[in-house]
Parts: sequence; structure tokens; C-alpha cells
Amino acid sequence: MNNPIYSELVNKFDVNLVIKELAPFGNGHINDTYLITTSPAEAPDYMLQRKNHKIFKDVPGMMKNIVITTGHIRNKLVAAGEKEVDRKVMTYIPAKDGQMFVNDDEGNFWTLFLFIADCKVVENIQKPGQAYRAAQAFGHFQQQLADLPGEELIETIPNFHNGISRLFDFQLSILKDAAGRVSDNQLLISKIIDRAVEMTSLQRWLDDKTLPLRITHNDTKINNILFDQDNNTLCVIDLDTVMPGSALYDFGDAIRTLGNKAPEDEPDLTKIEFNKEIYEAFAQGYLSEAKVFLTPTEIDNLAFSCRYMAWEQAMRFMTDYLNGDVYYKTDYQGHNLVRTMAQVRYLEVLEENREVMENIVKAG
Ligand code: GN1
Ligand code: MG
Repeated sequence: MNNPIYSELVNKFDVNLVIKELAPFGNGHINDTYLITTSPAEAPDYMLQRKNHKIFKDVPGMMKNIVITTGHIRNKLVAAGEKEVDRKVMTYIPAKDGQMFVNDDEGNFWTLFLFIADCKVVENIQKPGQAYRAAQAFGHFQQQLADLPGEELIETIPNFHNGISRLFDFQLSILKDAAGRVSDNQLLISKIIDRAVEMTSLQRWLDDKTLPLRITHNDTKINNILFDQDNNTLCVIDLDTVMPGSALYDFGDAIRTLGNKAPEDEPDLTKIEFNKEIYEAFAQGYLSEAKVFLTPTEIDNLAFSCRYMAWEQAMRFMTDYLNGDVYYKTDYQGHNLVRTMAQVRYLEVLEENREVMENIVKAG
């Protein structure tokens, strides 16, 4: 795929590169990503990404967040004498006009960043040691940003993990019933609504400052960490949603995928089981980095955050299903419903394991 349109786009960035090949990359639900292989072979490769501006309504603001946070991390790495800075933090390339993106004729926003070579993304962790290191990477990321004033960052997607506002959107989708899907799914809907009082407490604690607002990643799926070939972590990627949030979002969201033995869209609900070993390793790894800055209330609610994020995600998938599949990319008809059922089942599994999870945090 060596379309002239892509070369034209790439030429607008402030970098000299010769495109050898351009190919779709990865499996994100939101943006479109392409790997640009360059010539000569030893020259660095790049990633070209079309940001979904229907979802990210303020791409310039989002890119400003990314520049501020990656710059902050980069400065720390340099000060610490890190030799491979470009492998430990993402490097975005500015456009020739100084902006951090390029627009095409259709008003899309394109960004370019350095491809980190010799690395891998994992979709599923089975080894506790790897989960421990992944948790350290996310905890370290939060720690690196702990001294960055939150006011400098915008809310890329307002109310992104705000359970009260997500619940409102969900109820609206039920009332509108745009795709005529409510009546067939009453039981599933009630499983989400039944937990609303408990789950919205996280947002109430943020509102009344029982929980502190920090700078968080907000999309800590395991596939947002790069590992080297020896399974050491290199850096945290997919920084689109880095913004003020709760540390609990990041912990809970990571366990949403890592603590589940099955994928987030597993159709066979009997396969959805809690992975205690991985959870334990993750909790210990996270605490090894985050204990120094977390408050006791945050630590006390780490296990709860896992249930919260599963609930929120179930509600988001179901909202999208009821709205007629307008947000997430789907692979087949009913994909969002399957995702919702899997998330609700996972939530139930986490509820069954509540005590075990709380004890592991206490011991960590
Ligand atoms: C989206 O694009 P991806 O897969 O990194 C979503 C996350 C969800 C996730 C569910 C901006 O992330 O919040 O948790 O799908 N990102 C956005 O798999 O909505
Ligand atoms: Mg991603």
C-alpha cells in the first residue's frame, strides 16, 4: 500500500524519510494506525496514525497533553542518564508548520511517531513475572507524572471514566432505544443498573476529594505496553487518553483485561475465569512503584477499582449496542452485545473473588 496520498501526508512532517512500505498495524478500537517501513533498512521506521476526531473532539488539545507528558518523562530519563531514551518514551514528530498533526483534505488529523524497533506487544499475559513488570511500567508511568501539575492538561475526552456521566449516557440510550434492542436485553441491562449506587461511589469520592486527581493513562490494556524480546518492559504507549484521572482507573482497567483468563469479547461465558496468580503479581508490581505516592484510600480501593472498570466497560459496550454500534469498531453483528455479556460475567467473577483480591492488596 504505497498510496501517493500517504507520501503527501508524510511529507508535511518535519522529518526526512523514504517510504518503502506502508501497512495497517495493530488492532485498536478507535484510531487507524499504519507502520511505515523506510529505506535504507537501518533508518528508523515510523507509525502514521489517523486520530479519530469524532471521538477525540480536540485533537490539538490531545496532542498538547501528549507533548507535555512525553516531554516531562523524557527530561527525567535524560537527567537519570538513560541511554535508550527513544525506546523508553514515545517520540512524536512535529509537522513542518510546528503543529503536532497534519490535516488531510477531509479534515482528518494525522500524527507521526517513531516506531520502536525490536519490541513486541502482548495481548495476553500468562506468566506472573511478566504481569509484575507490566504493573511496574504502569505504576512507574504514574510516578513519572506525579509531579506534573494537572492543570496543564486538558480533559481529552470529558468525563471519560466518570461513572455518573457514563450511567447517564447509558440511561439515555435505554430511553431512546435507537436500534430497538432494549426489550430483548432487560436482564443484562438490570445487571448493570443494579450496581449503580455502589459503582458511582468512585466518582463521588473524586468529587468530594476523598480520592485525589492525578495524571493517569486511562487506557491501561496490556497491549498498551511495549516489551523487548526478553520480556522487559520498554514503554507505555497509546497516550491519547492521558489526562487528569484517578490512579484507580489505571489499576482497574489493567486487571479488566489481565485478570480475565478469556478475551474481553469471549462468547463462551464459561471460559471467563479470574486469574489469581496474574492479579497477585500485578498488584505486587504496581504497589512496588506506586506505594510511595498512593493514599491509604486509594490502596484500600484497588480491588474495588477492578470491579468498577469492568462495570463501566460493560455499560459502555451496552450503551454502544443500544445506540446502534456507533462508537467502537465491531467485527460482526452483535459484537458489542457479546462484549457486554463477557464484561458482566467478568464483573460477577470479580465479585465472587472480592475477598481474595482485597487480601492480596493488604499483603502486598
Ligand atoms: C478503546 O482503541 P483501544 O482499543 O485502545 C477505548 C477504551 C476501551 C477499549 C475497550 C478512546 O481502546 O477506553 O477500554 O477500547 N478507547 C477510547 O477495549 O474510547
Ligand atoms: Mg490501544
